[in-house]
Amino acid sequence: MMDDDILQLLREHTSDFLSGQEISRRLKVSRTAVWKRIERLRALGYEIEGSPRLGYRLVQSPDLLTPSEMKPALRTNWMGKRIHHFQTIDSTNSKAYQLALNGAEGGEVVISESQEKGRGRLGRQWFSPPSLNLYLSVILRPRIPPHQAPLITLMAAVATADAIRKFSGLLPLIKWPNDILLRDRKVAGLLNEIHSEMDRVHFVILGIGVNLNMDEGQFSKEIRSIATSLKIEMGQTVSRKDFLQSLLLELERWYSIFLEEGGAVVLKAWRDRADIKGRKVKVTSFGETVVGTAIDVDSDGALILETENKKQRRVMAGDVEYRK
Ligand code: BTX
Repeated sequence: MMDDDILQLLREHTSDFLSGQEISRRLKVSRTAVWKRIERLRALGYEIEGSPRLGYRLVQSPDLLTPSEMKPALRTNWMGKRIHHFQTIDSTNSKAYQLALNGAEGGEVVISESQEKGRGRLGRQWFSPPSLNLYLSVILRPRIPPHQAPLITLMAAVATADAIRKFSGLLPLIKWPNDILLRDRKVAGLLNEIHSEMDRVHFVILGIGVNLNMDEGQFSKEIRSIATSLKIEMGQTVSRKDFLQSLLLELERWYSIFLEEGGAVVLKAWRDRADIKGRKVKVTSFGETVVGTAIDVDSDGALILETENKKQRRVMAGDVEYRK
């Protein structure tokens, strides 16, 4: 807490110095304690000018996604008001799931600067190096029956695509089931997990990974040709803090659209951003490959295909490859 308090004081006085004595008086701690905290903040990347005569002045803050950095930037009403932030963790989704089991509220979020076991779908991995990207899990507690939960997944993809579009001015495409592409390369992926019983959802975890400041050479060799980042696409380093605040705002907006206006609006928005109708696709699902033309996505999030022998197929999970 004390880090936050010192930062708050320094932020209020960026144009002048604040003496160590004044900080120690206001926070009711010794001057040595203040000095130690200032050193800690510097180690975290805060640029704090120090003068033996004048005291301290905050020159620049690092692009950290800590509660202390995020709180002044957030423009949401309720989402992200409580942030659980980690330097590293196995997976933000696993942590959020645990927190939700222990009673965490809807809107609480888990963020980590890196993940040791970032998870993709179907047991795959999500490449999660430190301090470059966004690894976010949001806890939601919608009062809906389990069969509507896939709509929340579609909603999250729409919100992520919109956040990317508004932030970058570029036009992302949603690829079934839940990838967000720029120039045909994956810039973001979503892994949503649900905890429910027969007739009600207890909670949903929206797991969202967005590649923000990764350069091409920083991707592992396996994914270099299929992945991209906002930095690569925009040609400039992006503020992770600003992006996170845009994303939380879009998630809050789309979630309330879903609750107030219903799934049909979400489904339409998803279709508009996926542009999947009529595309020739090859789908791999549980080891089986189906080739055909995409017709639609239904409210269960399933992909509807027309196969080459004119039969309709419904695919619940798998991977899509677009064909010419
Ligand atoms: P997915 O199974 O569709 O994508 C995983 C595949 O994507 C990998 O097999 C690899 O080919 C490729 N890939 C891996 N890492 C990256 C990356 N950083 N950028 C682009 N492509 C990559 C998509 O699963 C769902 C990912 C969700 C990740 C978030 S991060 C926060 C939350 N916590 C957690 O453990 N997972 C989610």
